[in-house]
Amino acid sequence: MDLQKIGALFAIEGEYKGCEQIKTGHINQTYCVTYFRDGEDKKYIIQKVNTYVFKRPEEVMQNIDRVTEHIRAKVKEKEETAKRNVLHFLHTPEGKNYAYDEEGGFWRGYRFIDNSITYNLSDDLFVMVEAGKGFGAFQKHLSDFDASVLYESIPDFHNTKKRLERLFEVAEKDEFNRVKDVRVELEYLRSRYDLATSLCTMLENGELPLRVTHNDTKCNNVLLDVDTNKALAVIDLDTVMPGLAAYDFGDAIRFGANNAIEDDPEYSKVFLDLNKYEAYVSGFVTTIKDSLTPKEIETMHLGAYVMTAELVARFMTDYLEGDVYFKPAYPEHNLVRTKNQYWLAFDMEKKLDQMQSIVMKYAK
Ligand code: ADP
Ligand code: GN1
Ligand code: MG
Repeated sequence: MDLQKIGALFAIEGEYKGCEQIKTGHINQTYCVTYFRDGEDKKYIIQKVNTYVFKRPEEVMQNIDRVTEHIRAKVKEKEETAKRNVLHFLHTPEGKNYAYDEEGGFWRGYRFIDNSITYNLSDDLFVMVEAGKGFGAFQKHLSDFDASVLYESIPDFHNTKKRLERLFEVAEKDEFNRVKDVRVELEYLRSRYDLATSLCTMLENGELPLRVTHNDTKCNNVLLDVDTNKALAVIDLDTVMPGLAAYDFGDAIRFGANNAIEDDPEYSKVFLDLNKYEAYVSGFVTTIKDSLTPKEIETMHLGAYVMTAELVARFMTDYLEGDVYFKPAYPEHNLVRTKNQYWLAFDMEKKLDQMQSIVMKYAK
């Protein structure tokens, strides 16, 4: 991929020095490019957006533009380090925050936030506290944002009912003869349908309010300061849409409080680490508790279970469909992801009461 050509679409100035691919994400293709200008290296993130996943990428960029402008206005008022607290997108000479390459590929770019770091897995509880504060602040900044101006970048993204129903259909077809590999996990999901869809049901019944949420709160989507590990900015904004506070809480726990990384094939290492859980709660719940309803607080812990069960379903669906959505690094990757998340859901189920008490403790 000629990243220099893409840089030219955004009229990045300076001498192109090279690029490095960042392989943490499962959906887009991400590169860090370096240019030499005014006697120093300047870095940018350049991404090719996955248009199989994001069918209307221009709408995604409009969402991101509005959300980042809203946050920028807030952090400018309060913080000296505003430049490092929100993403700054590159614009083409025509003023667009995206560009198409010659083959129709959809690209965007933004400034690299210097001296920042992300963690896939960390044993440092402070990292969990700060990730919680980062995502909590993000949700708080958007609490007065008009959700009606946002496009739904992926319809029914966290509609767990639809996710499960789709899985059951795909399993029925079993096009690749793979159901035999996931019998236990599939049966498990069938038997836990009510628990896995509990938040969906409460939303349908009007018991929980919709908010503007991030919806993909893996801890590698929050940048921390490399020296202090303090939260800087929330990134990966493609799925910012109306959602439940519990989704953002839950997905962060699913990823960050798993004792193992989400695709670790050593399943005996997969369990919910309650210390990491509590650390995240202390950052996230403490930051947003004043804006939550009693019902949201009482059901927040369910988000962790629901998001994990949803990912069992999503990874399994993709495995059964021949790996069309989540980039696999090896043929059985989505099977391993499915089983890993299944063991996590299984463990969380036993800990639900403890999980709820911890949230209640910090919501006081
Ligand atoms: P993906 O869709 O591939 O997950 P992300 O936008 O999350 O893409 O970026 C992948 C990684 O690149 C992040 O986890 C982070 O380490 C790094 N990164 C992304 N944006 C920035 C930025 N503006 N400044 C510094 N690092 C970044
Ligand atoms: C994808 O893009 P990335 O890697 O941050 C996915 C999330 C899943 C996650 C599982 C748009 O996130 O929903 O929870 O993988 N993003 C999309 O690791 O589907
Ligand atoms: Mg990411």
